[in-house]
Order: sequence, then structure tokens, then C-alpha cells
Amino acid sequence: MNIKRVTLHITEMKLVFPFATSYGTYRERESILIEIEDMDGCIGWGEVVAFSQPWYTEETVQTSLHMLREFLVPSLLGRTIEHPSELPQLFSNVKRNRMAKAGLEGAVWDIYAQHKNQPLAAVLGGVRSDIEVGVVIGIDTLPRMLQQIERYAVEGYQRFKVKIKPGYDSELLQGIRQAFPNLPLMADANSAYTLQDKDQLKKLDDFGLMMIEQPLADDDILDHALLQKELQTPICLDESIHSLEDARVAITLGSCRVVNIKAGRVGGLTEAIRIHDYCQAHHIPVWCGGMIETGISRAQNVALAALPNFTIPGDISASSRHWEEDVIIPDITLSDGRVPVSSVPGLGYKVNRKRLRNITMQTIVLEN
Ligand code: OSB
Ligand code: MG
Repeated sequence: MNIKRVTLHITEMKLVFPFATSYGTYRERESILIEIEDMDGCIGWGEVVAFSQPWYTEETVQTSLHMLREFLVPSLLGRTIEHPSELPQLFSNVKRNRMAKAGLEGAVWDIYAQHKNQPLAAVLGGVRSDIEVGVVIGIDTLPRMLQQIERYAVEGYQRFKVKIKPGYDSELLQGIRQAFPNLPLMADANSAYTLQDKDQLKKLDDFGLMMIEQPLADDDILDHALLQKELQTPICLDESIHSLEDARVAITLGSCRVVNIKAGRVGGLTEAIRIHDYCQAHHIPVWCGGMIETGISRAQNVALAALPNFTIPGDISASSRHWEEDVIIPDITLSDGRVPVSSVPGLGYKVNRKRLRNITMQTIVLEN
């Protein structure tokens, strides 16, 4: 394939419900939706999952736009590509900026799968026809969090993740456990603790959590290993894993027993598959993380989670979890706690152009 045009749609969507993490609260979500067209007129879609502020990783919407316009898109335009896995090499003169790279690579995977006349999941190596999914509950008062858990349990979600932060952890988890003793429950700290909080974190062992996600800083792989030695609860790493190399170091040191894979955080689907394969070979289960993304990235996540070592329900909630109206047709929906893996060639969903127009703040067209 040969890409002749790249359109960057900068969008903003309002969340149906504010979403709070240990970093802060989200009410709107700014995104970059990437549309690419090849010489055959085939169109592919990808999404840059960077946020407006650099709190989760160092990337933002604006830094991603800069990298895409000045470096990544120019290196792709007019180039003949046999396979999307060539992109990391093509982009190797740009250090890091993984979410920007992943957005473009996702769009190339969509076109590649369409040319192969296969669903995205199949070309990625997926083996499932549907996936079990979980949901994330942002930090709120205990009664409101319980209410949300109740509602999502009725909707069929299979695993519940709550955000915690120092000062709002054991009391909260105790309250949840009292109401739901057998709930498949885990907690995500988004790097809010340090090793000094070890004794407090050890108390969380009492709540039968499936795992605790990213308790310490993103560059604290060593401290996570020291912490995991003291905890019964498995540690899952999110922010710490930017690459296969990070996964290799973390698993070798015993820093985690589970890995959260997000294609955006690791630079694209190619690297995500490599991490998946490495974890599988080392008996480390993985699950697919979420980024409060639109249906484009969500659909890609469903395809990725069809790979065999995604054995834990991920943060791949239905479109309705965050959006009044998604940008894709059909919506991502649950039936019996599962989301079907699309059997339509490519990403398997259509972009709703009318909805896209309504949420677009800026459009940038780049072509040869
Ligand atoms: O740490 O997994 C995370 C959302 C934004 C940034 C980081 C994280 C999250 C989530 C997923 O927890 C929430 C969702 O997409 O529903
Ligand atoms: Mg996380």
C-alpha cells in the first residue's frame, strides 16, 4: 500500500459522567482521529490516545500533532508499505512519542486488513469471536461508586476496576467489599504511591483484589519489584510498560505478575503484539487497557483483545460508558458481558461522518 493523504481530525467529546483519577477529573475528551487514504482509494482510521495534559504520559494532543505534522506523516506519505509492522522502523528516527506513532500505525493496520479482506483481529493473530469486558469506576463518594458498580453489574460487566489514591484506598475498598463480597475487583492507583507507602499498600491484601495496577511511579520498575515481594496481591503494570524491553525488565525483576497492554502507550499494535507474545511465553497474563477513547480506538482494542493471552477482561467498555453518541457505527455494545469481535474486513466499523463533523474542532489535511 502507498498512503497519499492523511487527515487529522481534532475532536472534542463530552463525557456522559465526570471521570476522576488520582491525577484529576475529566469532563471532556479531546482526541486526534486519523484518517488515511491510499493510492487505491482505500480509507483507514486510527486514533491518538494522548490527553490534553501530560499527566498519564508526557505526550499531549498538541505534542502529538507536532510530531505527526513535522515528522511522522511526512515519513509515511508516498512510501510503499508491505506490512504495518514496518512502521516502527520507518519511525525510528523519532524517539518515543509512542501515542502519535500508534495512531498512525492503527490506521495503516485498518487499510492492510481491508486489502487482505480480513477482520483486523484476524491479521493481528486473534483467536476469539467475542471477548469478556470490564469497566472502570472513577474516584467518587462510596455511595455513588456502589451505585455505579450496581448499574454496571446489571449491564453485564465481568470485572470492576476502581481508581484509588493515597488517603482514599482501604476505607473505600472495605466499603465495596461489604456490599459486594465476591465481586471480581481490582484497584488502579495511577502511580500515586511511593515505596514509603508499603505498609498501607500491604493492608489492601485484605480485600481479595484480582490485582493492584501501577501503585508506584512509571520509572519505578525496581521499586515495584521490591513492593511485589511484600504484597500478596499481584501487581499489574500500566504506565511503566512502554515497550517490549520494559516488559522484559519488569518480568525478569519480578516487578509485576500481570501486564496491561495499550497499543497507544507502547507505540502501536506491532509492539503490543510483541509484548503479548513475550508475556505469553513467560506465563504472564495480559489485558487490554482503556484511554477514555472514541469507538475507533475502542474497536481496535476489541480486535487486539482477541489474541490468546488476553485472558483477563480489559477496560474495553461499551461506547455508552463514556459517550452519549460514539463516532462509529454500530456502537460497541455488550451482550451477556461480552463484546463480539467484528468479522467485517478491516476495523469493522464505519465512521459516522455527521457525528464527526459535530465534534470536530480543527481538521488538518496532509498530502504529497
Ligand atoms: O490508568 O488505565 C488507566 C483512563 C485514562 C487514563 C489512564 C487510565 C484510564 C482507565 C480506563 O482507567 C478508563 C476507560 O477507558 O474507561
Ligand atoms: Mg491504569
